[in-house]
Amino acid sequence: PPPPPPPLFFFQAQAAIPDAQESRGLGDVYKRQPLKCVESLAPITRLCWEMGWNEINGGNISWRLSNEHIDNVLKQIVKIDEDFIKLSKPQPTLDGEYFLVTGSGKYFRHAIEKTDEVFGIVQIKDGGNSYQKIWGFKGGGKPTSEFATHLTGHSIRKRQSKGREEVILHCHPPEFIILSFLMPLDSSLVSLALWKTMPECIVFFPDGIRVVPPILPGTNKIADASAIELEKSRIISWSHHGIFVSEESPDAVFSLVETIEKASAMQRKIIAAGGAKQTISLQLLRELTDATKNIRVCDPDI
Ligand code: 2HA
Ligand code: ZN
Repeated sequence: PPPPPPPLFFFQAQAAIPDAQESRGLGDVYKRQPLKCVESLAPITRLCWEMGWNEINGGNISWRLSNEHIDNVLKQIVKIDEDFIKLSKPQPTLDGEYFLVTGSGKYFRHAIEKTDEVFGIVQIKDGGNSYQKIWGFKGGGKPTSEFATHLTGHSIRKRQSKGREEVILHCHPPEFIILSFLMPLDSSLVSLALWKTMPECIVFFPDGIRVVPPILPGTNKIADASAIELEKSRIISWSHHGIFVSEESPDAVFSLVETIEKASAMQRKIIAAGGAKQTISLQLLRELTDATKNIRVCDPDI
C-alpha cells in the first residue's frame, strides 16, 4: 500500500509562528496571513500617492466586500470585540455589509508598510445605524472623515450599478481640480470638455462628471449634495477639492481616475494655450458611442 501522507498541516501552521513571546497560538497565525482584499487594495492605494493624488492624509478609499472576500476575512481573523459605534448618517440599505476602508488621518504613502494601521474592516450593524470594527485600525484608528459620503455613495451606486460597483476612491488629482478654477461649475460643460479632448473619455465614462459645489469636507452636507449627483454618475467633482469615483475593483477605480486626470491635463493645457482651434466633434462622439455600445455602463447624454 502507498505510504500515508505526511502530517504536514499542523507543523506548517506552527512553523509560521516566528516569535513565541508575541504569539498567542494558532489564532495569531491565521490573523497574520495577509487578507486577499487588503493585498489587492494596498498597492493601488500606494500608487495613488505616487501619482500625486493623495498628499499627506488626503483622500480615502473604501471597498464593499463581496462574499468571497468576506469568507476569506472571517476565516483568517480573530474578531476584535468592539462596541457598536454610531454612524452620523444611518444607512439601512447597507446593514450587514463589510467595508475595507482607510483610517482617518492615515497616509496613502504608508499603505504597504503600515497596512493594518492605514486600513481597517468594519461591518455595518444595527439596521444600518452603527458599525463594528472587525480588523485593522491598529493603534486606535477609525474610518475616514469622509465615511458618511463613502457609505452614501456605496448605497446609491450599489443600487444604480446593480451591485457591479464595489470600490470608491476620493483623491486630489491636481489637473482635475485645476479645471474647477478655470471652467464653470457645470456638469454638462465639464463632461463635454473632457469627452471632446480624448476618444477614451466617452467610452470609459459615458455617464460624465457631475459637479458638486464647494462644501466643507467631512460633513453630512457634502454627503447629501453628493448623493444627488451620484444618482446620475459614478464620477463626481468636489469643486476646488477633488474627485469621488465608484467602480468595480481597485484596478478599475484607479484606471478611471487616471483617464480623467490625463484628459484634464490636456484640457488645462488647451485652455492655457488660449482655447481649442478644433475638438473631437459631436458627430464623432456619437459614432464612438455607437461603436462601443457593448462595453458601456450607460448611454451618454449628448
Ligand atoms: O483628508 O481628503 O476630504 C481627507 C480628505 C478629506
Ligand atoms: Zn479630500
